[in-house]
Amino acid sequence: MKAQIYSVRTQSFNKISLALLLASTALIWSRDAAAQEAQICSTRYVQTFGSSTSLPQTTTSNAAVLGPALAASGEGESTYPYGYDAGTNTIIRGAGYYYRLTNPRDHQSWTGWLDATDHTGDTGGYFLMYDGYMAGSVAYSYEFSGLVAGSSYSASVWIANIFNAAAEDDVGGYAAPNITVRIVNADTDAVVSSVETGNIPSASGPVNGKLPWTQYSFSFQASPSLTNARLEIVNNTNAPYGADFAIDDVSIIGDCRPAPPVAIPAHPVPANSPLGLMTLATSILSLGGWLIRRRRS
Ligand SMILES: [Ca+2]
Repeated sequence: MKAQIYSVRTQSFNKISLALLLASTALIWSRDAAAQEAQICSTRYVQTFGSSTSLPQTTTSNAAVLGPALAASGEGESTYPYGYDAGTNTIIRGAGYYYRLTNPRDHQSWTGWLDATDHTGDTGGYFLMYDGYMAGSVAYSYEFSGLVAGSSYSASVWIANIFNAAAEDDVGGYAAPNITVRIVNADTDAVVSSVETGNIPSASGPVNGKLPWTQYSFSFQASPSLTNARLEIVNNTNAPYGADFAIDDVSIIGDCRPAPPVAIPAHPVPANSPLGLMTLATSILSLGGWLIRRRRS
């Protein structure tokens, strides 16, 4: 009798232990899978440069039309100084400056620049505008880290020539913008991947009210030696006049494909043993999670 009680207790203990082991295995799998999936999908940077509905709605050519300079962190950086003089509260005009605007025509009432809006489409949506200067100058950069080796990423930016080809004072003496968009290894500065715009032609008017935006995009793959990267938008023109362009909707998106199922061990174990049940449960949970994530992706 005593032996039977011991036996029942032992069996109950074994069942409880097995249930706890299975539960903990499921928790560990769930935690690890969630962490892995979160890590793979962690890179998602989309920069619209914001918007404002309180700006003057007429061409005023004063500093009130300017949005703020790029924030100290989170919005990227520029080697160009911001074209604003806080002392006199005026726009600084000239080659080598950048501006956050909703319309190039707001910068000055010169018809040589298009009267057109941003790419995002927000009311009062901002873009960054550059008075291009010096070949090789980095107009915009954004650094990001934590890339997952083996995962794919796509980089994209919309760029427009802001010149108005129909303007009477567009005498053809202005250089077309010519830009490189590239990803560099932030640890070594080596170029990983890039796309060239070539000479971007000017348009004779807005396109549905917007600047004549063109998307430039490419993909790249992270590796053990590429876990920190930097997106750079580089001006390729030395001309003193022209090379005036705008950028908008910069994005870097990680490939969020689900991880493959956990491999079943090569050496089978008895299915009715605790280890066999754990292995079977882990495999079923892993495969089920993978199928659910595939269905969602
Ligand atoms: Ca925008």
